[in-house]
Amino acid sequence: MLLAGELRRTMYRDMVLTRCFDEQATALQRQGKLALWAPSLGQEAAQVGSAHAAGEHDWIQPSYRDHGVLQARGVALTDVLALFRGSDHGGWDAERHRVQLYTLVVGAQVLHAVGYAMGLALDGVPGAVIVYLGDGATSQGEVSEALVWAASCKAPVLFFIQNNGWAISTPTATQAAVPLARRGEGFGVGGSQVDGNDVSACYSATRAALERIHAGGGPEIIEAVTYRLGPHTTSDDPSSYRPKAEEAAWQERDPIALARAALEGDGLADEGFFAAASSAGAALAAAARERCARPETLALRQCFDHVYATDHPLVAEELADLVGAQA
Ligand SMILES: Cc1ncc(C[n+]2csc(CCOP(=O)(O)OP(=O)(O)O)c2C)c(N)n1
Ligand SMILES: [Mg+2]
Repeated sequence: MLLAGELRRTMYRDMVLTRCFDEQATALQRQGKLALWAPSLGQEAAQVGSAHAAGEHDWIQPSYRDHGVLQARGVALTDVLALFRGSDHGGWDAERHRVQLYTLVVGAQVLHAVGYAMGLALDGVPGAVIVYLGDGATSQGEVSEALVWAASCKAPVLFFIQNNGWAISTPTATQAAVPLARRGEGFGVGGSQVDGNDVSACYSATRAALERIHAGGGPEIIEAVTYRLGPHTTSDDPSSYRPKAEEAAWQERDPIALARAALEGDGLADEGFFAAASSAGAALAAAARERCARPETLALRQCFDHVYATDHPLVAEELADLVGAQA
């Protein structure tokens, strides 16, 4: 599929904005302004390309390092900082952007996504759900359960696996003896592999899968083969478990450099465009610093909000214990 120049330029810009923001957020964590940060470094093409393929009726169920997905979907990236500062349960309006909040419990979001997709179908409303999960998450029991439900109910859901090579220090080879694109076969969920560092390929594969899903074809898997160029989170040091040569080889396939070369090769962007993208990235990084300049806190009792939709005696008891312990 040959993509329009405008779309390719937009996706390139979103990748640059995501990269600048992500690098700034990593630095802010090092300065003690964030409790933790999970970098998206290296995965921008998989995230931005797939999210741009989603239509206005589609819902996104992200994991926790999908900053490029948020950027492509129009969520202000500075809003995600609140979660990583511990000052908010989420950070953005999920309904407005049709982007659910981040889930840090590995794999849990996949069952939520399938349930949501079943709900869309039962309500007879248009749209599908794209759920983002990692290679490691595929080993979680919930993901197998989710595949059963999705296949049995022909739920309109796309499982978008970012195979970034690692689940903290566990390599993908430990998660699966066959490609993750085939993980759904026994469940009746077909899949395909895409070059996760090629933003146009990610867009096209996702768009095609969503068209089939919208037409009632049932769930699918896309495995985007990419690489986590940075640490798992700011609490991790990958030099203790993965070879430098592997990182260097993937650095050669930096998705932003690849997208830039493709735009230049096709005569679709000039120096002015690339300079403007960099300036926009610098402005977003400045906005991130500004956002972290003021202290923001969450009242202790708010930590217990939203555990259940209604009051629950166990939650009330735990809150009372903690407040008592702090007194
Ligand atoms: C249920 C659960 N078990 C363990 C963890 C700790 N943990 C956080 S991320 C992670 C690895 C996930 O790897 P993967 O699914 O490949 O995603 P990636 O971090 O590479 O994007 C683990 C084990 C967790 N958050 N939740
Ligand atoms: Mg991974």
